[in-house]
Amino acid sequence: MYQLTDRDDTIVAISTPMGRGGIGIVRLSGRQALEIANGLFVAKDGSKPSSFAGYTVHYGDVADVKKGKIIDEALLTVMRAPKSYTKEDVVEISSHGGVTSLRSILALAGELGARLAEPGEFTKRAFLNGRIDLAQAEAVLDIIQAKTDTFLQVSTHQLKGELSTELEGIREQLMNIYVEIEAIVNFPEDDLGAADKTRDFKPIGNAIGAAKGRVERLLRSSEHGRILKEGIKIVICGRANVGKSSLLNALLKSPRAIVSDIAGTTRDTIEETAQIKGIPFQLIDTAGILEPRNLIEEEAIKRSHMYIGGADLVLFVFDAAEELSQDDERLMRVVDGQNVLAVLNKCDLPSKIDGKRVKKKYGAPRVLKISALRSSGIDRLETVILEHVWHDKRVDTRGILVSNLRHINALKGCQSALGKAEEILSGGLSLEFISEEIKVAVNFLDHITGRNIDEDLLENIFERFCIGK
Ligand SMILES: Nc1nc2c(ncn2[C@@H]2O[C@H](COP(=O)(O)OP(=O)(O)OP(=O)(O)O)[C@@H](O)[C@H]2O)c(=O)[nH]1
Ligand SMILES: [Mg+2]
Repeated sequence: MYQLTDRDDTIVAISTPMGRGGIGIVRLSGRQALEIANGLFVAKDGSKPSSFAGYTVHYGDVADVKKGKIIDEALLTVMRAPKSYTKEDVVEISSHGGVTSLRSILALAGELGARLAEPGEFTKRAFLNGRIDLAQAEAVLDIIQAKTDTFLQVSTHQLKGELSTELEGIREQLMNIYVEIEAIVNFPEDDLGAADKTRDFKPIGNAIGAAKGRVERLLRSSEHGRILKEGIKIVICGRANVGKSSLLNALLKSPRAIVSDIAGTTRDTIEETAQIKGIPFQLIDTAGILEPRNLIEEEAIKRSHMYIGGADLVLFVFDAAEELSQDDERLMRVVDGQNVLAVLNKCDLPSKIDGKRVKKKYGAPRVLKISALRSSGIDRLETVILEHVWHDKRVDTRGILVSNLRHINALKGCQSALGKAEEILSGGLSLEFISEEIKVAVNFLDHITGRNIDEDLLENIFERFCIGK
C-alpha cells in the first residue's frame, strides 16, 4: 500500500455540481478538517465544530469567524476518522447552492489552511487509507457516469466489493498453490514431496485449472459488462432515401433526424443514445450518398465507412418498394464481414425487392420487414437486435460483471499466465517455472485491486474523476 507524504494536509472542494441548485456542499477531509471548521462555522448554540461527535448535523452560519462576517446559513455534518468516506476526519457544509456562496466558503477554508483537492482525491484517499480497493474506487466513477439503471446496479455491486471478493478468493487459491510448490521445491527430501518424478502433480494441475476457470468466468462476463457500460454500437446504413433516418427516429421514438424524399438528406453522421429493455444503445445514422459530389460528401462517406467498421451491429436498410440496385450491391460489399441485420423498409407499399436474394445473402432470420413510416415491425426488430448482440437474453445484474477495460486486460494476463503454468506442468518441466507463472498471475490480480500498482497508473485513474469526489 502506498504511503504518500502529502496526506497530512487537509483538502477541500465543492462536491456538488457548479451552477444553481437547492443546496451545495463543500467537503473537507484531513487532520485539520475540524479545526478549519472552527474558523468558518458558528453553530446556533455557540459550540465549536471540534467538539461535535461523529455523524451529527448542526445548524448555524458559515462565517469568517475571525472577522465576524457571515457568508451563508448552513448545516454542518461531521464524520470522524475512521468512520468516513476517506477514513479521515470529514466535514461537509451544506449551504444554499449559489456559486458565490460556495466559492466564498471554499476560499475561506483555503485561508484557514486547507488545500484545494485534486480530481478524485477524496476517493483516492479512501483507497490509500484502505477503506476501498481500486476496483471499488473505479466503481464509484462508474456510478457517477452510469447511463442506465442496469449499469448502475452493476457498478453498485462492484462498489460493495463483490468483484474484489471474487478476486481475493482466486488470489488465495493461487497463493495456496504457490506455497505448496515452494514447499516441494525447498524441501524435496521431505515426506511432502518425495522424488519429483514419482510424485502425483494432479492436485496441483486441478487447482490451477480451477483458478483459471474462475478467471475465465469473469472474462466471459466482460462481454456483457462492456456493453452495459458503453452501449451497443449500432450503425444504420443503406443507400439514399431508403428510410435510414426514419428508422432512427422510429427506434428513438422521437423525430430526431430530418426525413425527406430528397436523396442525400443526411449529410453527416447522427449519433444518439437509446435504451432497449435496459440496455444502452448508441445509434448512428449515416449518410446514404455513395457518389460524392463534393468534399463534404466525400467526408460523409469516409465517416460512414469508419462507423460501419467499428459497429457491434449494422442495420442495413433496403427500400422494399424498389428493386435491388447497384448501390445496394455496392454497400453489401462494404458491410461484408460485419454483424448485419437486413431491414426491408417501406413494407406498407407494394413489394418489388428480390427478398430471396437478400435472404440468401444474410440468412432468413437476419432479414426483417418493417415500415419506419408506420412504426410497424419495430418491436420485433428490437427483439432481434437484442438476440444478436446480447446472447443470453436475461440481464442478470446480480452476478459479477466485469466492465472495465483495465480489469479485462489484467484478467487476460492472469489467464495466460495460468495457461502457461498448465503447459509447464503437463510438459514435465521444473516446478519452479510454475511458481514463477503463478506469481505473474497473482500480480495481474493485484493490479486490479490496487494491491500492486504504480503511481502513474494510479494518477491516471483518479484524474478521470471530477473535483470533489
Ligand atoms: N411509404 C413509406 N415511406 C417511407 C418509409 N420510411 C421512410 N419513408 C420515406 O422515404 C423518404 C426518405 O426517408 P429518410 O428517412 O429521409 O431516408 P434516408 O435513408 O435517411 O435518406 P438519406 O438521408 O437521404 O440517405 C421520406 O420521404 C420518408 O417519408 C416507410 O416505411 N414507408
Ligand atoms: Mg437520412
